[in-house]
Amino acid sequence: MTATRLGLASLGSLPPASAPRVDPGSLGVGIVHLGIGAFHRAHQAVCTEDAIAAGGGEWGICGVTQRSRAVVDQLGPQDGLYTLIVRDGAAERLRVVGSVREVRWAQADAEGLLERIAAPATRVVTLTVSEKGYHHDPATNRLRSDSPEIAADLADGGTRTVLGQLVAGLDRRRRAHGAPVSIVCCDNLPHNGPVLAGLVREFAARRGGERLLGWLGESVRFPATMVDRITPATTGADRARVAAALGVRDEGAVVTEPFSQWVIEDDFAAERPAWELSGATLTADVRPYEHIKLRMLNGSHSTLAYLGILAGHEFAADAAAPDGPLAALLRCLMMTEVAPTLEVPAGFDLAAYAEEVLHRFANPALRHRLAQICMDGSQKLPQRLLGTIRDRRRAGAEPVIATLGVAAWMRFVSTRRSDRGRGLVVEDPLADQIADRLAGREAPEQVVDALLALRQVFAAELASDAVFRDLLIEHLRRLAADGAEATVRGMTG
Ligand code: CS2
Repeated sequence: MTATRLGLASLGSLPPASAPRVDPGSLGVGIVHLGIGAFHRAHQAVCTEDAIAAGGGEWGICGVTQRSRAVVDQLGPQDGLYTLIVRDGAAERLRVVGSVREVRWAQADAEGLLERIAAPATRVVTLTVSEKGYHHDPATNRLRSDSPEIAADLADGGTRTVLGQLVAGLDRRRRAHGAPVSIVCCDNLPHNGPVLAGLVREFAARRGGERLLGWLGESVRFPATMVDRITPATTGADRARVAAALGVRDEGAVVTEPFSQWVIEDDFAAERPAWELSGATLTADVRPYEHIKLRMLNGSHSTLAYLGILAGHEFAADAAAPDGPLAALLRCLMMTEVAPTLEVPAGFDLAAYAEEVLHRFANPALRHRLAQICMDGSQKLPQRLLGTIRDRRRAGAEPVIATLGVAAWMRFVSTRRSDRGRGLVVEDPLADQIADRLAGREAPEQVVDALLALRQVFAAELASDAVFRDLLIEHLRRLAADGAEATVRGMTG
């Protein structure tokens, strides 16, 4: 066990190639980030460090953890420093990142968090709180009326939820000095900027914040973004690897792939880091990119995860093996069902993109658990698969593969077992509602009808589509009779 903990004091002992690209000790905070999990540390925090190295600016990050204080314990004693491990097959690069300058736990330090959002030096607030972190219904983009935490924050102006935190922090800022600020959603939601803007306004209106609403319109922008980098949960073996390679103990290390993409709507209320100098694309319209990413990559990822876990796989790379039936199925999903629904920017090679997605899924150095991708399906399916299905149905087509992805989710939440009988855990904010609706229902028609009635997930147009329903029932029958593996083989010939 290596005794020396990574931190400002141990930076001098790092191999020069792994040292931070900025001087963390002298970097002031300019960004508040809500939801400092592995994804933020592997994506925006890295891009921000590179942007500071290339273009300067006081853009250190105050990272805020939401549910548990684990990240405070990991990064606090390390002065915010952590190692980024980039793996591709047998190749590996390690780099210590220095852009995170402080870490706070929202539930224990609401005052510190609100002060940071209000501070004049803060000009950007970014978020990665996952789909469910917004407490909205994905089918309508409205606040969930049944969320007890939202109801509590609305009642007392509290900060249990990110919306409560944003609205209280922005109101404090307005009262203190009113300097403009940009709120940048970095979660895998379609139109994430406008959706977050709508939720913040809805929340503020229900708090009776007339003045705040006026100021939001004048001084706050919500640019939309598309984010992409596969980042599995870190394991003990990854931390041991850092200790062996760098000679320091790092409790905050993250593992990721070489690929990284960030497309940002260039609509900021005030200054921002020079992210375009570090590989990000700043553009007037993010929508084509976000559709491509959510439907091609994430739609395939969810389809892979539900079918793969039913078939008995544990890791994405095994399920997506290049010559295996699932890779063939996903290629077909992307090129024959998703592609016709997309508006593709000039010069963008969609077939090459699809091949790159499959190559990334099959990266054997990423131990990406399918169970991690299976989580929160009710919040993910609408933008990943249901948009494709709706658009294909409107065009009179029968999207058989995308509906198989949805049927696999239905089987996953209804049987909670793999085809070989291994118990599977359904982690989902709607898990209780789903279980209630499914109680006593096992026949494919019953399962399909019970789940199609989840109006937060399936909008009326799809829920009442008889062709969609029939496809789901047929797929569920096949999955029950033959298992996921044979079903996929049967479809890929
Ligand atoms: C994955 C995503 O967990 C999931 O649902 O599909 O986190 C995926 O790895 C990222 O969106 C890749 O950018």
